Amino acid sequence: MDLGVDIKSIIAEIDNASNLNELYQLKVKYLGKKGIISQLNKNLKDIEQEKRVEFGKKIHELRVLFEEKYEEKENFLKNEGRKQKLASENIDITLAGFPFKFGSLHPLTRVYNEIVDIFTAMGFEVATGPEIESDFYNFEALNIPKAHPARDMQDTFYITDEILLRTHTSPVQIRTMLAQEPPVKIIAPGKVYRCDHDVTHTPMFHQVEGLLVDEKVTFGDLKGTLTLFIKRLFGDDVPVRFRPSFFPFTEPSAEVDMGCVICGSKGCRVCKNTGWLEILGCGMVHPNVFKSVNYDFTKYRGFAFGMGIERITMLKYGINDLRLFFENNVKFLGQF
Ligand code: 2NL
Repeated sequence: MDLGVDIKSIIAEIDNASNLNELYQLKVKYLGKKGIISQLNKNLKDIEQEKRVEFGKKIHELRVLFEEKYEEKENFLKNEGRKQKLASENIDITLAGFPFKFGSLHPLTRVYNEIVDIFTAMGFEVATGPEIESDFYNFEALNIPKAHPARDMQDTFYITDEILLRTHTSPVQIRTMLAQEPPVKIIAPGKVYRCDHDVTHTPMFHQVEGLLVDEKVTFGDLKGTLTLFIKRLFGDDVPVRFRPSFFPFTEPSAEVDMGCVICGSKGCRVCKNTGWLEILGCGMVHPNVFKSVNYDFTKYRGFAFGMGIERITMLKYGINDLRLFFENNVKFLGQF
């Protein structure tokens, strides 16, 4: 009894399938809805009774044989594919990984932190306040009268006649003194604003001011404190000198120089061949300032100082262009 199909040629077809797609086409050809084996099953009903059982058995045997050969070939092709894939994906697990990019602190932030650390180690506390200020806190209380050149529209960003962007952090100290009695021992770091923009000035820059008020505070305390500060920041060997100067809010006033760290005091372009660099201004708090915060100026003395963080950072790191601080070029920022 013959099914009318050549088993050997079916097996050969499966053997010859060179990929999974070709193999799948054979499944469609033999086992699909209109496939050859399915067709044989449909023809069963036309076969005479006695032969039908035997015929059905043979179809079943053919089907089992096909499925067996099919699965065998399918496993082989899948395995072959895997082997090829592994051979082509040649991963060298000993290669170095991609490096992580680390962030870094802005040089101004580093110096800001360093200055704050030095003064807090001496017992100063950090005070902060608003950047939008009133004329009173920024000027009036600091003995800067209405006609003073510092109030000029050219230097100050006015919002209204009375409201402005602070031009220094002194208003923080005024607010602190109005809020508490001496002793006061604070530094006020932060952003300040001046209507000035060229190669050496930016409309926003950073300042640290300091204030110490108590009974019996002397100019000697001021000299000792600031000399120690400069030596902590630039090294014990740096020479320091105090020169008489003028500020409306201090009397007497001084400017502080240190030996030029760029040329080692030999004289260069940065120190204009003087061997000295000015790094801060200071003085004894003016009695008029004490009057405006209702401190008894016969009982209390104070010293105050102020410095620009940009300038100190340029000197500390040998940065020759102020604009680098504000461009945020990561190649520049990553160097610190
Ligand atoms: C400078 C000079 C200075 C002050 C700031 C101050 C604050 C109060 C009272 C008295 Cl509340 N003085 N501040 C004093 C002397 C100098 O800054 O060259 N800054 C960049």
